[in-house]
Amino acid sequence: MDTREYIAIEDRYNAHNYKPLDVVLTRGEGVWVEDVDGKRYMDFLAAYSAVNQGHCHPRLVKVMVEQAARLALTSRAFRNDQLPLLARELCELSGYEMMLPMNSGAEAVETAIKVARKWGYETKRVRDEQAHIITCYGNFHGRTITIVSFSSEEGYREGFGPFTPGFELIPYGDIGALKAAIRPTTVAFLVEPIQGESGVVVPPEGYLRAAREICDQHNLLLITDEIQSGLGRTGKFLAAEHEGVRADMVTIGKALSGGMYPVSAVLADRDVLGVLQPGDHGSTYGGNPLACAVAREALKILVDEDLIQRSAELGEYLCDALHQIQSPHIQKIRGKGLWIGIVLKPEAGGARRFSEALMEYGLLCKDTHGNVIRLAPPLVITRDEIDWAVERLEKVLSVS
Ligand code: IF1
Repeated sequence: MDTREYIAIEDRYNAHNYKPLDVVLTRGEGVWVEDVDGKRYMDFLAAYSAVNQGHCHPRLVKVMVEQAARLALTSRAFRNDQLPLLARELCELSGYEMMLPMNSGAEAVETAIKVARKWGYETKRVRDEQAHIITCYGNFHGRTITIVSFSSEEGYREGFGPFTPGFELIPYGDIGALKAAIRPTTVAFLVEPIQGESGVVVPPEGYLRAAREICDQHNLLLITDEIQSGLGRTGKFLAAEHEGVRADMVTIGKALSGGMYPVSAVLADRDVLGVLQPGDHGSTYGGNPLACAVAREALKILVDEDLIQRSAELGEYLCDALHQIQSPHIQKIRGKGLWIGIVLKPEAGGARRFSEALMEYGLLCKDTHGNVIRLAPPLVITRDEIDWAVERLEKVLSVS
């Protein structure tokens, strides 16, 4: 079958909850993917930063196949020999005392919200059922009802009410707004160190440090959602490290498995995650041996292949190259490490048409928020491959 035939079947049998580019992929290796017609593309999205280690990394495939043939799922009714090791390795790597394993990013965020509320009632002594959590306009933390309850994107909320109470939105990057929003019942500030879906929005220098201080002054938990920004994407293990900030709770996911399997986690110290008692929270697949074995190897690859430093260095190289492009459409270029948003001028007519044009040249990117082209290649990319990508970006962006 060819591309058209696959699309026709998908249109017939799949819910239309996405409008993907019309490319039907069938194989991936490193930064390269191939479609059913045999055409090769460079993947500059990395499944929204889940494939930091590159497609089908041989070490991940090997570990996954071996573990799948040994033991895949036990449920948490019993223990397994992979979760304790992942927990220790992840805590040693991140500097947190404890972790709680989940599957999707949204589940990790939901977990962090539940833990923050319970910490508020038991430790901060906030009145029951009154916990208040501050978060930001332009956020993206997942698609569950509670999470879209505090989305500022009408399109993510429309038709899905009624919504979960207890959340308040403030402008991203505005530290005065954070101060003003705090109440006696506030238990946490949930924030992305860099907003991904909003178009790789980097907050003002010092914003996260100031937020950390305010949370300390008012006994709030600072929760950073590093599901997209974390695990090397910005040139640090966690993006909050760029400001020397240590959050009270961190959500990670996506590249935690190198794109091989849904694995997410919440990181925190004992005084926070310790509020959970047996039976409080869980999930069928959370912490399963297959997920943990893959996650352990994905973290090892980040370290062994120095992917975090690569992201910092090659991100600078890519950013410099993008700034050389003479384009009537580019308003500004922003980002950190190998995570960049090309912001287009309003008169450029939106980013989607550029994603489609880039696809014709063999480069797969994703537009977001109408006028931003988001660049996030796997961190295993080489300079030559960056040059190959920049050539095509120049071809598409330099013509009016
Ligand atoms: C979709 C966006 C990105 C995330 C952050 C939590 C989650 C995500 C910072 C939830 C997930 C994904 C979800 C995917 C597209 C993609 C996305 F465009 F939706 F917003 F990356 F920017 N926190 N982001 O970025 O993790 O439950 O998906 O594992 O829903 O279309 P998840």
